[in-house]
Amino acid sequence: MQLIGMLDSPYVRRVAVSLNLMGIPFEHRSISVFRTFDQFKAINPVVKAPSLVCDDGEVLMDSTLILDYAEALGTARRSLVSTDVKTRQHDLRVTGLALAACEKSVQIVYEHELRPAEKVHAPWLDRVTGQLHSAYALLEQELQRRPLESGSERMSQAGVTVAVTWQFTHMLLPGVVDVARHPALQAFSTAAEQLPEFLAAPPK
Ligand SMILES: N[C@@H](CCC(=O)N[C@@H](CS)C(=O)NCC(=O)O)C(=O)O
Repeated sequence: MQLIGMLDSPYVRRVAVSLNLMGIPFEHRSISVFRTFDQFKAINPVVKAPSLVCDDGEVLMDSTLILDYAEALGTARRSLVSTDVKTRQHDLRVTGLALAACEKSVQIVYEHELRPAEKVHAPWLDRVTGQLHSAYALLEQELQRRPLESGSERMSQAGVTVAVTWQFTHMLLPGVVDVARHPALQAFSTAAEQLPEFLAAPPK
C-alpha cells in the first residue's frame, strides 16, 4: 500500500509513524496537496493528505480512518490501541485534544500562508489561537496526571498523535505556544522524537 502526502503534514506523519511502530510495510510517496496539486488529484480527486492507496487500489483518506484500517488489517506486529476500555477511553480523550490542537495549528498556518495579508481576519485568528492554547493546557494537565508511555514497544496512538502535533506546532508556529508552560508535553515529545520510528519519518 502507498501512503500519499508530505511528512510536514502532521496527519501524514501521524500515519507514517504509526505504521512504523505497528511494523506494517508501506511505500511513502511525497506528493504535496499544494505544490503538486494535479499529481495528487490524479490519485485522489479530493486532494486530501494523507491518502492511502490500498493494495487493491481503493483509496482511503483521513488519518483516523486510515489508522482504523491499519489496525483492522490484522498484520501489525502490535496494536497502538488498548483493548482495556478505561485505558481506551483515556487514550481517546488525549487523542481528541491532540487532534484539536493539530486542527487549530493548521488553521493558523493556512490563515497566514494561504490568505493575502490584508485579508487575514484577526478575530478568527484570536479565536483559533485561544482554542489551541486551551487544547495544549488540557493536554499538559492530562500528561502530568497520567504520563504517556514513550518507548517504541508501549507507545499508544494517543502518544503518537501528541508527539507529532507538538512537533508540528513548534515547527510551523514558533513562539505561539509557550514551551516552559508545558514541561510534560515537551519532555514526552523530546523522548518520542528520538525513537527510530519517528526518526524514519522526518517532518522536514
Ligand atoms: N482530518 C483530516 C485532516 C487532513 C488535512 O487537513 N490535511 C491537510 C494537509 S495537513 C490537507 O489535505 N490540506 C489540503 C486541503 O484540505 O485542501 C485527517 O485527519 O487526515
